[in-house]
Amino acid sequence: MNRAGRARPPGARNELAVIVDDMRTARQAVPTLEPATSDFPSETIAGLSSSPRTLPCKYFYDERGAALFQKICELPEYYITRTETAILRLHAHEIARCIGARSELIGLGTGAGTKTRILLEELEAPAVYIPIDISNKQLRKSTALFRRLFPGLEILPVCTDYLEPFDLPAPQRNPARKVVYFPGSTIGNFEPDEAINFLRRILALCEKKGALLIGVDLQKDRHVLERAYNDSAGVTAQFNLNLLVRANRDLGADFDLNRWRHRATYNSTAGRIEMYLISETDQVVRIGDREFHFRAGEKIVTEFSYKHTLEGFTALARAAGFDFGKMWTDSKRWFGVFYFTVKL
Ligand code: AVJ
Repeated sequence: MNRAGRARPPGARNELAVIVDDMRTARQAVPTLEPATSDFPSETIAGLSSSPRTLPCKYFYDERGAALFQKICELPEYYITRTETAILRLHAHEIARCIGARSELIGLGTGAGTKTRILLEELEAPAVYIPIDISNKQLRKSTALFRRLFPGLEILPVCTDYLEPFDLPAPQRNPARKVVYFPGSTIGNFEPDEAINFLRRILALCEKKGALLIGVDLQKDRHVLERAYNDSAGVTAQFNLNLLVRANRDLGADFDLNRWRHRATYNSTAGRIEMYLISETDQVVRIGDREFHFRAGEKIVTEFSYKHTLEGFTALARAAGFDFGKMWTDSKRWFGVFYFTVKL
């Protein structure tokens, strides 16, 4: 209520509030530098020297790559984002009840924040929101948006590669519990044993009484999967080939983009989509003083995207120290939003 005794319309704020918020914004400024942990040059050389040859998928997301990924999320064949968002919309109220009041919500790789927004709108009096993202630009944009959408909420963005150890900022209010939100099925990029290790690190982040809300793509018909990663508009191909564009720009490599093609296949034994860049001809690629020889048909592995089952993923989380709480899914059981609590 303002002094006139009328409730202020949502979004309207007095000048003092704006000044205080500006001060807060200044104090909580997002670091301007990209995280220093990125080692694209050495990882590229090492990956191209190994057998099979690999390029790490975390380097997809430069500015162009992030924009291409946004486009992928809107493709008719790419069901993942749409399905996860629909599950959240349907069940946000129940999810919020599981999480409870005055939580500290820690978002890992929350990007533009579309899904987190749905969750925050349902949460009861969250104490603080800590978005963690490797893309500084993305983080600044979403933080500015969320400060407007949730004016009473403390937001403490952290720009870092969450694969590396990092410290959480200290909120002003003491939360009832810490809850990590890891959407998008990014956990699918981890080998199962790596996934357990990563889940252990999440467990350490959220401590006792903590919880994990995580989006996981589920195993399904291979045709659905292969269509999702070989879209007819060729956006995923551009996204994959962007690794070579980036190597050319950032490392002075001389990949000829016309001599590489994208391909994704489902390995049902391993339960994963495998993404490749395939050499169309015998060719030599130079990076600095190194030469890499490729045969026609030779592949570079660029991404594994694991698909899990309810039982399989619950077993991974359990091995990391979590108790299964619930999984919300869609009518086709294509995607799961899992809720785990830290084992007592
Ligand atoms: C961001 C890892 C969830 O595996 O579906 C999309 C990345 N790669 N299309 C996925 C991706 C090709 C995506 N994740």
